[in-house]
Amino acid sequence: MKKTNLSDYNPAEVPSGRDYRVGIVVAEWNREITDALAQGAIDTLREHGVEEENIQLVHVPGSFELTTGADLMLSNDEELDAVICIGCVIQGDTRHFDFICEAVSQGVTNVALKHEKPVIFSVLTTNDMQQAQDRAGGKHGNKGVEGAVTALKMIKLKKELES
Ligand code: DLZ
Repeated sequence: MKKTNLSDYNPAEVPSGRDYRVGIVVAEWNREITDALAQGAIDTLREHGVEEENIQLVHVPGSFELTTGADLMLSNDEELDAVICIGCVIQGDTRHFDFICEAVSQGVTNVALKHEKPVIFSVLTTNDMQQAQDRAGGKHGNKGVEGAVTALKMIKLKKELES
């Protein structure tokens, strides 16, 4: 099946998050977009049973800081089951875009492996603001929703493998 909408998923296939604790770290750059992504993630976690008090939200200045934020959250709360990293990096005239995208994608992997917990990459990397809006509640859905669904599935996988 060709996926055209990031939020296209079958709710029946998403595990209940009733006993899960999830961190969300949100970049302040392109805040209009990252706030919409964060809201999509929170709404989706709540829809699938995660209690409000079990969702921990923090902000970092930019996407480059997302992995440090995730690392700090996991180091300071052993009961967190996963962290969703939310950011939006928009291509500019310089190579800054490449360095940030490279650092955050590699960093997310490193933090996940260090803590042996799911750390989810909900970072838009777009050519322009329109592409970001299309993926933050626009015609291509909301990447925050996708991040929440991924977090729930990965937490369940970890718990199954450990039991
Ligand atoms: C500096 C910068 C630039 C140019 N663009 C973005 C962006 O599109 N999205 C984003 O999340 N952050 C950007 N930043 C900020 C960096 O992520 C970081 O916060 C600074 O380089 C300080 O480390």
